[in-house]
Amino acid sequence: MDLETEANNLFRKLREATDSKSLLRAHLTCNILARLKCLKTKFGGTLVDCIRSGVENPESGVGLYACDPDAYTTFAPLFDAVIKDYHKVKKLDHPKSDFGDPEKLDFEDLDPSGKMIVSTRVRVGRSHDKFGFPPVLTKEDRIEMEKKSVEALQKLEGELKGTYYPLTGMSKETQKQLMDEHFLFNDSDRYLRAAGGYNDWPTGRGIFFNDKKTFLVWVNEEDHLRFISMQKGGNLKEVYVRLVKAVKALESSGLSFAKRKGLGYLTFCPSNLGTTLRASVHIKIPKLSASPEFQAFCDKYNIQARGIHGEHTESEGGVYDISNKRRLGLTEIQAIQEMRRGVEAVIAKEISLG
Ligand code: ADP
Ligand code: CIR
Repeated sequence: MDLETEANNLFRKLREATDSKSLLRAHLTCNILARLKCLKTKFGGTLVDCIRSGVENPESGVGLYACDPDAYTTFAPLFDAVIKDYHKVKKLDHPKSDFGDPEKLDFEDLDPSGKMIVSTRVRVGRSHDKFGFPPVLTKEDRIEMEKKSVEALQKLEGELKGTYYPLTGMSKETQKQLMDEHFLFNDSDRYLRAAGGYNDWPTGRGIFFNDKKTFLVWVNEEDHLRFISMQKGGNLKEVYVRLVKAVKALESSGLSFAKRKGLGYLTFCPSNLGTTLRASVHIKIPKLSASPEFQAFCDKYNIQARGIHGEHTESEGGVYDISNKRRLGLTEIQAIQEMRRGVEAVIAKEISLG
């Protein structure tokens, strides 16, 4: 099927999905389709690559993925509208990266009682600037990226020093255990699958972690790289300071990451652009989560609730993953403060419902 026919067919299916609330459906107009459907990026990616997941999965919240870093330029009329809507910004003028001064942080443990927060995690995503994203990647590209990434990771020192475990050859039991402990990813996200995220699985994918499993790196999961700092309890300061240390070390290790003026760091999903930072707690909130005002409460504080095994999963025993929703249009330290204010409000509300 030629590109134009395929794009037209996907568009028709999208229009027919009248129950869909995706940002893709809200912003892909007839006019934008006509302008973009036959264009190709420098990596050979197409609009079809970017919208396939959102069309096949009408329940998508976003419904759009960038086939490669150049998609944000080639398909800007669509991407810009979706990005502004998701991150709630009027202009795409993402500020310069600023992680704040680790010596001057005005927060520490968000739950000194230790009764509500089970664990805390902060992650950022990074993309190698010379490579595309899953729809345009070859098996060889993934292998080459894995090699480059592991070379840099092996230079880490001190508490960040660790070992790389490729997924290829890892036993199912080890994978299950690491997943049950919330350390490892899998290939079960149908949105990502439809976008080509699991092509050539598991080649080129793996996980790096230190002895204590407080610093981890995902290689070629959704993004080329995800740097993760996590630990039990609610000490956001310790978790954040460790992540900042890792980001700084890896940025000066010879790797070069994709960035664009106004958009910050580039990622596969437009929801992760900018800071790419998601700071979360696993928190016991049986009362607030059961209340009809839960969603409105999250919206008020720009926080997002996810299930216990990540996005598109369910909660267990009233434990939710609460994180900052916006990642673009604010600095890293501002994103952390947004999450921190949200979590403090969640705790106060849960107690008040007691
Ligand atoms: P991300 O996009 O940040 O990688 P996902 O929603 O896909 O997030 O979740 C990835 C994994 O991280 C899942 O296994 C999830 O349970 C785990 N996770 C997220 N936040 C926390 C947290 N605060 N404590 C422990 N595990 C977490
Ligand atoms: C959706 O639109 O709901 C999915 N494509 C996921 C969007 C955000 N999450 C992500 O990138 N992991």
